[in-house]
Amino acid sequence: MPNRGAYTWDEIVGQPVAWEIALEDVLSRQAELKARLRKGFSEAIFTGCGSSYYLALAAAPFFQVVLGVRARAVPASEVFLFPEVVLPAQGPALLVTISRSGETTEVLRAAETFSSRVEGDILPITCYETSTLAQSYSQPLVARAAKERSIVETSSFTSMLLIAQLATAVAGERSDYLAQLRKLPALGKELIEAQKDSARQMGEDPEIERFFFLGSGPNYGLACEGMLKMKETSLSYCEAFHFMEFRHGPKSMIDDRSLVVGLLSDSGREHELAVLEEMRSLGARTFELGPEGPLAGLTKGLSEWTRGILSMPILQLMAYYRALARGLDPDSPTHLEAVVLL
Ligand code: F1P
Repeated sequence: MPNRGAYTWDEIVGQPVAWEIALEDVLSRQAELKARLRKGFSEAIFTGCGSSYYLALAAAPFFQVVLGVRARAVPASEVFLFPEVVLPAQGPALLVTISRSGETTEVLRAAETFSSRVEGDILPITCYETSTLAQSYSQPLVARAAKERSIVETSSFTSMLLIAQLATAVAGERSDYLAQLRKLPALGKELIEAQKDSARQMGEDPEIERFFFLGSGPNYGLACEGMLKMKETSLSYCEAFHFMEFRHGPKSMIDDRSLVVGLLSDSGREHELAVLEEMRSLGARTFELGPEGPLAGLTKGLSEWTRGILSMPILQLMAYYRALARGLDPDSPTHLEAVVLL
């Protein structure tokens, strides 16, 4: 039996390689993606479960900003339980179904519900080309190098998100964003090397008992995923909020054993820094991820819309090290299975 967390470690540190392969795959399908994603959709709905739902929360705003099509993220269960709330009365609409395994019952049901009620297209994003999801709908986007043996999503999350962003940038003919996204694999390798010790320090710090992950706009879905990683892997108290929402009640939980992780945008930077400053005055420690913090040199020249996944390896490593420090095994998270089947 490999040592504790061996699978999770390999997948975290290996994700820039998976990003590289994802890049090549999407770039080889540019004509198809332009034709497929620019069909005059009235709206786009991104859906998934757990980490894949948080991925949807990160991918949908980018799709809307780049393609000008109204896009939102909804948990897969909401699609089939409340179709009259979630699905448009008329199409054509696009449903982007995100699922590492491609077998999660809720995602398959969401796609079936959409198919039966709305004219449009279903675009699967998964890690398994042989999965039910990939086999049931046409031309899936597959993060083929991000298949994971561990239960919690790490490389699969960032690779599928990168694929969603690349496909969007290709369809939108945004060569600026494409050029920035193409830099991420090399930057990711550099970043993991440079930051793994500080991630370990924070993860292992026994003085920290509560984690708060704050993000807005492009970063809210990422903040939610940082929270889920810490929760699933280390069984720690953690919550995620939109940055400015934190003052409206949740900040009452701040104490001197709290760490507030802020994923900084450009558009909201001034307000976001003010929130972090206020939390420090209440006794919390803060950790900034964005143009200034530890990612400073690496995110130079990257838009707030393209640098997001660079924050994830640090947050994943923080959770990984905290789990080990707590005597847990990141490869065997409590109560979890790799796929939720109903
Ligand atoms: C992925 C997922 C994870 C969750 C847990 C169970 O499902 O729900 O998001 O953290 O690991 O599996 P999917 O992406 O395969 O649909």
